[in-house]
Amino acid sequence: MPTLFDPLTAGALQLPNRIAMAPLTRNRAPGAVPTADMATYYAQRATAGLLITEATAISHQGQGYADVPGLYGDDQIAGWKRVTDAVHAAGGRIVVQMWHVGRISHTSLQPGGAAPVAPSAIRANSKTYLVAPDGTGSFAETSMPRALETSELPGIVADYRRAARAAMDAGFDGVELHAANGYLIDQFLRSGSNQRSDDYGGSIANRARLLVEVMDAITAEIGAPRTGIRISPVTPANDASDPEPQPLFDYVARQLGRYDLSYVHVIEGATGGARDYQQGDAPFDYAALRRAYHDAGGRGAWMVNNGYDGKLAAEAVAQGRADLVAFGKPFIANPDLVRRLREDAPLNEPDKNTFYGGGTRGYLDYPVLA
Ligand code: 8OZ
Repeated sequence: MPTLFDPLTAGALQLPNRIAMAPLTRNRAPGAVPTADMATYYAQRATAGLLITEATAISHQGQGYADVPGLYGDDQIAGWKRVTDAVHAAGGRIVVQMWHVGRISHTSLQPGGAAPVAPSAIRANSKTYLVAPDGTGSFAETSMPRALETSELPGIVADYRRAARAAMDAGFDGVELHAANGYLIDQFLRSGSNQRSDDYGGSIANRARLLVEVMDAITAEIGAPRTGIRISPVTPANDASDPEPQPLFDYVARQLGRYDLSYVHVIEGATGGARDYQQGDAPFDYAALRRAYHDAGGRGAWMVNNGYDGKLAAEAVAQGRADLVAFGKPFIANPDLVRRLREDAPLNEPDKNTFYGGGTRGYLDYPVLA
């Protein structure tokens, strides 16, 4: 029976164990440029089988929060190079999570103070995080978005493709497409945010078209074995909703099965909340989702996430329900999480007050085992 501590091949990635660090927004990149502290933070966690960076904007338009990093400017790419160098020097592997927030943004964060963009002009009942000129952070209602013209979509696909190339220039081992948690790709997928009447709205195939075009572009640019994707079939995060998630995401899984991906990363339930969260009439069948992927030829690693502890993770891997388990909050507070799980050592508790923004406290100062 496989354990969390066995190596795994995930496409082009050779992982020494099956414990991944989930993407975690930390809002410590002023001006969207990764800092030296970020290099230290990720390098401290390099014993993870795989590090997935915090969500990283592929374009200025893709920005939705204060002080989150980007992957579109030369200074940002140089900042990330410092991070990947530090992780590799510490013996780790790191992929970047590529992000366009769509409607989860605020005019003050958009180019020229413009409205954020979305599949349809429907405001999300959700908040974003802003930082005032005096440095204090606060949560603010997202702005009313405008619907993207069909003619604008090739430009967004091109932004993803350019960001995938930038990821390679920055020394990443691969990328993860953020198609979860109610951001742009997920806004197109789900009917609650997509009321388009062009080829990108209506049927499931139409709503999934942008995702497929973006995956085609990224995999053409850097190769599918360096490409992963994160989905969250039932999460209500950022006002994401769809009454029929099963056929929608089974279709997505079949499409993903056509690529020779590194991995598919699935948030089970409500992100950061109930694992049995339901949208629609029936509990979501994650085993059926995985079968749909495999039946379509998918061979990438199956990564699961959301509220796992060591015991649940060990069971998932032993039973073959998952190949890899991503841990979020436990990795914030435990840079040596892999060792602690292996030795069944107690875990440090994360401090919620220092999750988003701030300095090194609650970022670089969590203790490791002696
Ligand atoms: C928490 C705060 C801000 C953004 C996600 C990128 O939910 C995020 C995020 C999480 O995927």
